[in-house]
Amino acid sequence: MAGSVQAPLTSARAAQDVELEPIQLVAPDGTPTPETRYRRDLPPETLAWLFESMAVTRALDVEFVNLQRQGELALFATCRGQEAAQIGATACLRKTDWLFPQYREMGAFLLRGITPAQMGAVWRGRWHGGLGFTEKCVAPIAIPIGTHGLHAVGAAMAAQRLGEDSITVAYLGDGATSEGDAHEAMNFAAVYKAPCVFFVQNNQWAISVPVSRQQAGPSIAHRAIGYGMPGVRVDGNDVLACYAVMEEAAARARRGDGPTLIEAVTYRLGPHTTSDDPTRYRSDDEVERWAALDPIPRYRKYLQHIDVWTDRLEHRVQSRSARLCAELRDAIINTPDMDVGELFDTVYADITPTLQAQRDELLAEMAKEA
Ligand SMILES: Cc1ncc(C[n+]2csc(CCOP(=O)(O)OP(=O)(O)O)c2C)c(N)n1
Ligand SMILES: [Mg+2]
Repeated sequence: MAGSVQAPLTSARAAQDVELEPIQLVAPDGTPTPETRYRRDLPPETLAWLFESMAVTRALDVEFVNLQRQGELALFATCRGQEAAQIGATACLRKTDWLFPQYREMGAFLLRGITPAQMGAVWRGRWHGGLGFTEKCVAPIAIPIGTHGLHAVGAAMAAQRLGEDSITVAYLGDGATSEGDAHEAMNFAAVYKAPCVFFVQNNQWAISVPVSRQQAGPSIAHRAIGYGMPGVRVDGNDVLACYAVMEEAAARARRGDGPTLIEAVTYRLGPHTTSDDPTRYRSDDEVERWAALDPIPRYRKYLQHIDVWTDRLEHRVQSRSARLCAELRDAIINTPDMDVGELFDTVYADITPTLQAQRDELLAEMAKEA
């Protein structure tokens, strides 16, 4: 009996040194920090690629918001301010590692080669939105908060049983960690040493609920102690720090040592979605404080500091951003909407009477509007 309680206590103790101070490799002024436990000496082309990916994500994000404001999209969830977290945490993974996004992870989609047209189809609400993601080892977005944590753990356990060396990543929000699903996912993952990383983007808000209402403990990362896995807090606005801690967590999962809970401390600079008015629940002062920590100018200063910054990189960012934004705009505006009737055709080999009735009702409704 003593032995059976001893084992989890030991692994929990190993995880007990969760630091409250987030890991940071690049200071807000763009200079390297004294941190020596993680490497920042990536090859110059990788360093430049990280910048390019962050800046192109930002440009696409702006284009999405514009398209929504122009009435082309009903809704969009911006990731402005969270580019370092998403790019850093995804860039160090293998293309065969499975990503389980929430809904705000455009940086991760970009890195996986999900096209602007594919991303646009999701927010345009086309019936095939999300199709094709799985070909890139990306699960469709999960609007029901926290559910995809379980999918990520299930997929990780499947990979484990099949003897594959791929890992899975669940991208959760701070609010998502309060869901029962997130608890079940983390507990299962820790108990079964599933090769899964929980990457929580703590962007300080879950719509209008501040992160202070998501836990009474010292931090989200500290919950890892209770599950018996390592917990790491990282500066989510520092792309190199996010890269480094995810690289370490991915290696741990891949060698069979189980999951890690990473809390990337960041900020949602924009509204929750284009339907939200954040001035109703947060102060301009707060937003300005975080805007000064914007991950993109910070990293640009760092690249300048280490002499990796070039005008060519700037031009490359501009031309790729322009090309992808044009692709997005074209896909949203000029591609005819799919026949919504097809939505029902692909559910079962033979349509059920209930679905047929729903299909008829929808088509009749739409015919009235046309
Ligand atoms: C199960 C469930 N409950 C409530 C909602 C409504 N909802 C949509 S987004 C959201 C907040 C999520 O916050 P967080 O996990 O921090 O992610 P963020 O939007 O900040 O990226 C809520 C409550 C939902 N989609 N699903
Ligand atoms: Mg949040």
